[in-house]
Amino acid sequence: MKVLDASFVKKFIQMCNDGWEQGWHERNGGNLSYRIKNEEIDEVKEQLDLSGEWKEIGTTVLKLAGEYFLVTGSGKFFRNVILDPEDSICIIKIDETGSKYKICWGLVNGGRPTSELPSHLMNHEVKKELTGGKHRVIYHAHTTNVIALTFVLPLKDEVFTRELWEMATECPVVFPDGIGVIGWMVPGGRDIAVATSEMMKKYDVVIWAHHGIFGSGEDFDTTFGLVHTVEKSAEIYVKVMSMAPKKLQTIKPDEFRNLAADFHVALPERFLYEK
Ligand code: 2HA
Ligand code: ZN
Repeated sequence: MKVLDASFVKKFIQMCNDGWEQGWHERNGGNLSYRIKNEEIDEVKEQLDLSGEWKEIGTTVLKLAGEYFLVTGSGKFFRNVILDPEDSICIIKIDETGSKYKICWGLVNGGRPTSELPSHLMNHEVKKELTGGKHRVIYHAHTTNVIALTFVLPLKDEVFTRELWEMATECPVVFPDGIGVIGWMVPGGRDIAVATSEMMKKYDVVIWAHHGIFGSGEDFDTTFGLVHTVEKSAEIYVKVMSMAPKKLQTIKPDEFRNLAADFHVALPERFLYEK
């Protein structure tokens, strides 16, 4: 099968375009990666070129040794993924030491995988282990309202989780474990990858102050939906604060507890503090 005909590739391209249409991917902003299933790799195997050279990832992800990923290219624009996928995205394979990758398909005009490859792969490694292999998608987007909130709210997991839960009733059901927040760091390297993957041990959503968001999930729809829900909630927060700096009424801790019981989710008590 042609790589572009594979359903996981079609879904990947669709998600890039959905993010572009939301306005989260100015210029080359944001990146997406997908840990490809064995049966999906088998479908496209004759299209892969395994003769390329091994290159350093910049970190070690031993638990991902031998895995294949579909990833966006460094410096590539999400806007162009749907127009010219073979120029914009690539399939990479991780070597047996977990420290090198090679490009097996795509990036036909040259280039390399996303500058955030260390963060993507370290997050994948954590989530693969913690979810028994279920999580396969890591998504980084420059979500406007989430970024805006990192200038006015304390950069604390408890504050972001609680405020965003309050903004839409579905939020505690969609991200019951909460949200992690990391203060500003230089992007693109191992340090921010280590900090983010530590947070991914507790959460499926991690915010990078003054930069954007990382989401992890089982498939393209749920991962995009997760980031979309958080960003929409942040948009409501921005609107509320713009109308009145103090809320007149909101969802109370006991109401969250009732919601948790009816919707069968566990909401950690540390987010249900009295204000
Ligand atoms: O430009 O979003 O974090 C790609 C990025 C880097
Ligand atoms: Zn970014």
